[in-house]
This record gives sequence, structure tokens and C-alpha cells, in this order.
Amino acid sequence: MRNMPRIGKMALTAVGVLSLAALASGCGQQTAAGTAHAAPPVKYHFYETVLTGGMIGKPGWPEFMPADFTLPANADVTMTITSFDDGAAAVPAQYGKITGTTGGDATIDGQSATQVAVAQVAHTFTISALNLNVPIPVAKSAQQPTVVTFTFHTPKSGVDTWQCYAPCGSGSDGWEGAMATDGYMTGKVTFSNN
Ligand SMILES: [Cu+2]
Repeated sequence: MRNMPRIGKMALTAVGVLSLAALASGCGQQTAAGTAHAAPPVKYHFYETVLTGGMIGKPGWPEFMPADFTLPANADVTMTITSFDDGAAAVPAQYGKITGTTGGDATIDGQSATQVAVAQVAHTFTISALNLNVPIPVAKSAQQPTVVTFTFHTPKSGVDTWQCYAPCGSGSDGWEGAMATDGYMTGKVTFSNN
């Protein structure tokens, strides 16, 4: 899978969809749950991959894949972000801190963390409207990705913009190109009840 991030991501996304479908069908338990108890919260796991520009044939244009996506509204969503980018793009101090997640932390390569040293940040996954900020450290190498997992509670239905706040794009300040183009280091998250 690590050598084939696109196929791996698609397969994992399919797993997430299938587990939702399995919960919806209830495996025969719908009757009891429907009469006596509220439905259990749906566990939803969403997978993101961060690719370097070189990996997509567009040097200098790293991208989150997918950049525009839909999550269940008003739900606890776990996100796993696998980043192959081994280049740093130091951030201001506030973007080195993990905020807005359940428990205020994230798991980075198997270790619980509440922050990443600013000089070790490659990208951030930030939804400013939700005060959600998760810094993603540099990968050990382009072949050894960093894996960051966190959970957050999604808002009621709507659309928010996410943005990477590590200046990983082009231009003199690193804020041009990928940083300013939907589909690379910014995109739209739709929170849906359907
Ligand atoms: Cu970035």
C-alpha cells in the first residue's frame, strides 16, 4: 500500500463506506435498537493522503487527497492523514499546537502528542471555523510516511473551508500556488446528514 498511495487510499475509503453501510443495515438488530434505545453513534473513519508535488508530476505542488470531501454532520469522526512529504515548512507557534480534537491530542506515528515542533511541521490540517488545527510532521523519507490520527466532533450540516497553514507553496513567502489553489492545500469539507 505504501508504494501505491492512491489505490491504498481508495481501498480504505471504501472500507469506511462499507462499515457505515453495515451499521445502517444493523445486522438484524434494528428492531431492538429502534424501540428501546437511541441508535448508537456511528463511528466514521476518514482517510487522507498528502502527496508531494513530485509524486503527482507537479513539483512544488503538494496536495491533500481528497481535498474536497463530505463527512457526517454532528458526529465523532476519526481522520487518519498519511503524509509522504519529507520537506519542512515551519509554522508560526500557534499552528504547531493541536487544537479542536477530542482530548486535545492526536496520535503521531503511534505516539500521543499535543503539539509538533514548529520547525518539524510539513503541513497542517486546519479548519479555522472549528478551531481545529492538526500539524503534520515531516515524513522520515518519501518512502516512510508519517501517520497522524485524531478524532473531532463535526458541526451541524454546512460547508467549511480547510487550509494548510505551513507555507509549503511557491512564491517568496510560500503562500502561492498550492497554498492558494483549491484541491491542493485548501479545500471544502461538507458536513452532511445524509
Ligand atoms: Cu501544506
